[in-house]
Amino acid sequence: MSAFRFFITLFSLSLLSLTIEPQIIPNYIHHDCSNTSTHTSDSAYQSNLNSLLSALSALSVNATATNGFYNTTSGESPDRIYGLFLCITGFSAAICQDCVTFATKEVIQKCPLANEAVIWYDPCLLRYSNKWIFSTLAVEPSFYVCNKNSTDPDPYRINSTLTKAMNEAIIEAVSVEERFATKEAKISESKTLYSLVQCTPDLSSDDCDKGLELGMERLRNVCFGVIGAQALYPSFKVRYELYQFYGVSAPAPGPAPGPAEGPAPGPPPPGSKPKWIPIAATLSAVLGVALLSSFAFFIWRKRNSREDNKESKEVQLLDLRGGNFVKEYPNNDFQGERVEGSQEFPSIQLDIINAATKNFCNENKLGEGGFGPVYKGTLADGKEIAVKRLSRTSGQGLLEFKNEVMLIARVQHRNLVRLLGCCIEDNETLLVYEYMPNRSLDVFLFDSSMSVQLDWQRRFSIITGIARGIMYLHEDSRLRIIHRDLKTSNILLDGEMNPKISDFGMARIFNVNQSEANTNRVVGTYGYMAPEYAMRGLFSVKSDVFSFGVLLLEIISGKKNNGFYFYQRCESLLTFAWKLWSQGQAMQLMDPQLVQSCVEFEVLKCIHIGLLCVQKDPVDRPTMSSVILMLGNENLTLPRPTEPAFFVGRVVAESATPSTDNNIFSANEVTLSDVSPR
Ligand code: ACK
Repeated sequence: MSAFRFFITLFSLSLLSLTIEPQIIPNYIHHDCSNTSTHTSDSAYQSNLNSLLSALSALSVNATATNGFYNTTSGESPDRIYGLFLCITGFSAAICQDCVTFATKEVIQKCPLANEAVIWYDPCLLRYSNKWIFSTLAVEPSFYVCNKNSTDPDPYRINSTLTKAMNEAIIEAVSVEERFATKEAKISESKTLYSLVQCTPDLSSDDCDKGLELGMERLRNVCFGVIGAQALYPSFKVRYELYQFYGVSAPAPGPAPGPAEGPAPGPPPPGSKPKWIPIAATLSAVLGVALLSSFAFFIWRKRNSREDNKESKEVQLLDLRGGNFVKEYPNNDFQGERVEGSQEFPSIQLDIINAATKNFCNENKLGEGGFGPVYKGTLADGKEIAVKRLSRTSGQGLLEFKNEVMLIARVQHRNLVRLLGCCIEDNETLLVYEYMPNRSLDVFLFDSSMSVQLDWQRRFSIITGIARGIMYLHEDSRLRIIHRDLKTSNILLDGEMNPKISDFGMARIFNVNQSEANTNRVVGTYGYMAPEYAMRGLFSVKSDVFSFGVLLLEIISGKKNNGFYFYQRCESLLTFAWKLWSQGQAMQLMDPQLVQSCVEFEVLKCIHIGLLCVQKDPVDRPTMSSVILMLGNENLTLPRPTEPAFFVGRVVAESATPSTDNNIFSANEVTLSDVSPR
């Protein structure tokens, strides 16, 4: 947009605002309309909707008497419509009333002819549906707001204060009729954290608890390290800020609370409704807006040019075949070191790789990876490398190759395999990694002659290392990365048997404020896949947590989840582990090789954590930072898991006797095709 057009628009808007009757407009946050509309503007449903909205608007006058909440219906089946509003406690009765009235008008504009809708403002939410919505926990649609100006250099410290404050608030909210609570907690001398939780008062205490816990958990993931955030749901809300955003008096919205006390770095808290607004105030507001907007415009321009720069770097990375990718390093400069903190890493000449791998001779082949064979190589200076060679017939491979380069070039951690460079020359597409002499965990774990080398101490340290690597991907790197293919064959072991996560071909980068994504192409390995991912294509940090849980149970038991002997009519390693754990016999899951070296309480704790990670509902799975905390802490009381998810085919054990490997494999094969992605 040109500067001229921008100012003309601004000027027109300013003039327009002078012609509109000045009024207090509630701060709009978001709305969601169902896209399955079956009615028309002259239908009975629409007329019922109009009556419902008028009724809700009228009822908002008395909202104080009903904890800021009201629900009602309009019309008869099949055109009956259910509606409700909830005012956020702490806002004055007048503001609540204004908000609801405004919402009833705006929802019609924003969601014309929608069967269902929800609209959120700071002081209230309004919702209607053609289905029963009362006294029912609704977790969809949801909306998250992370106040990115409010981050903290030490997110873990904030996280623990936040968790404590929110937990206290939730406990209080579910125990009172209003289903509302606020909590304040000191973060430092000058900083206080203000938190608020609220459910619609028609929810049971259990449902309210479930919802608020879920909201809190999701906010922690979506807005990690951010101190100002809110999660909005149709029947509850969770919010925390570094300023007092709720009214001073709680819980019931009383008559016009005064301004918030204490320092308020954010927007001012809600106060009472002014009875008049002079024209002069409107004029000065318009002028103020004009000035602010000009300022915002210049900031926007500046930021945009920065974004453009960033984007062009990304394009360069993706355009590998274009030849304009990464800095070329002369042969003798290649030290196998990436430039720290940079997105550039060496491009290695093909003749060096040819020499190192003896022209990719068969003896040097380590195995077949996701997108082609992997070869061992030795550079002229004796340094060992592993070279992934993109299979020439693999169309998908190029995509995965690009993905891997883009991702792994940006992350660095002792538990992630290190990419040393790449080569795109003469029809060859190659990735060069540090060589892992002990190859993959898979090789050790499931071979009884090799697994003796993995005593308990070693296994525990491998578990912790993998957990740290995943936590880094999810929470600590500059990006939020979902690996999507965590399994024992993607865990490589270095000379000291330290684990390194490899194979980023399937990984995805999430935005900081993104919690889950959907794909039509489910990739990954059955047996490690979370049910919501395998069946609905939904992936998130929690689908990686699920795979980690499977890995954990495999490391302890030395048994494969998808090749499992169905002992005791159990469908998988997961259900077998659950059965033993719930019968108080969890130690029986342990690989017999570990009898000499095991530390019983550590084994039990790991099984417990493994079971938590493979819970059916992603919300019930811990985050990787919680896993790390649980692994390293002896005195924590862990939540009780429920029966884990099992979706890799409903294999029915024909007899109580263990099947042979072959039988199991074919049984799994048949059922796997039943859970093909959408
Ligand atoms: O289990 P493996 O011996 O270890 O067989 C697989 C094979 O290549 C296909 O992925 C091995 N591999 C992959 N990357 C490396 C590496 N950086 N160092 C050593 N071996 C590797 C893996």
